[in-house]
Amino acid sequence: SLTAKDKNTVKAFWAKISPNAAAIGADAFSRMLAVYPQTKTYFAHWKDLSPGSAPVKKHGATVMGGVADAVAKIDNLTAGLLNLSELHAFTLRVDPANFKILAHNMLVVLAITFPNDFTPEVHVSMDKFLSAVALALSEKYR
Ligand code: ZNH
Repeated sequence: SLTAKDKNTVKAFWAKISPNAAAIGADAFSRMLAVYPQTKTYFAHWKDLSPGSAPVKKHGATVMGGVADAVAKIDNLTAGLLNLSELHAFTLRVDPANFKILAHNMLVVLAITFPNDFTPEVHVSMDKFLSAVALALSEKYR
């Protein structure tokens, strides 16, 4: 689980990158759809699923809003993300395996976008944090 040090590392890194959150979300979502095309099935109702398209950008920003919320609720992710978990489990019916896939793509984009700030220490804490977010989003599936 997340240590106090992990939480501080995540908060400090997030403070640095959050001005770019929408662009990071758009890049991570674009990459996920391209590299793991099975994830496209959930967005079949969008007109354009190509990298950087308008709906991909918009949804990338939305998802990063959810991640920002998770940073704010880092001390109790399960309770903090319960509504979002419910939405994904019952309404959207997203296979929770996809939360890990998106987390992986976010890490790749963070590493590319912030090569100097994304140290191994930040990598470990962000990986643990995004795994905890994925687990919290999976809560209502059990
Ligand atoms: Zn999700 C939606 C978040 C992942 C799919 N999302 C959504 C939203 C949010 C989110 C915030 C909005 C809601 C409302 O509107 O209310 N997600 C999120 C997060 C994450 C996610 C935070 C992680 C981290 N998702 C995801 C994945 C997938 C998804 C992975 C698949 C693949 N989502 C989704 C969908 C939707 C959402 C489908 C709906 C969209 C539309 O609307 O179109």
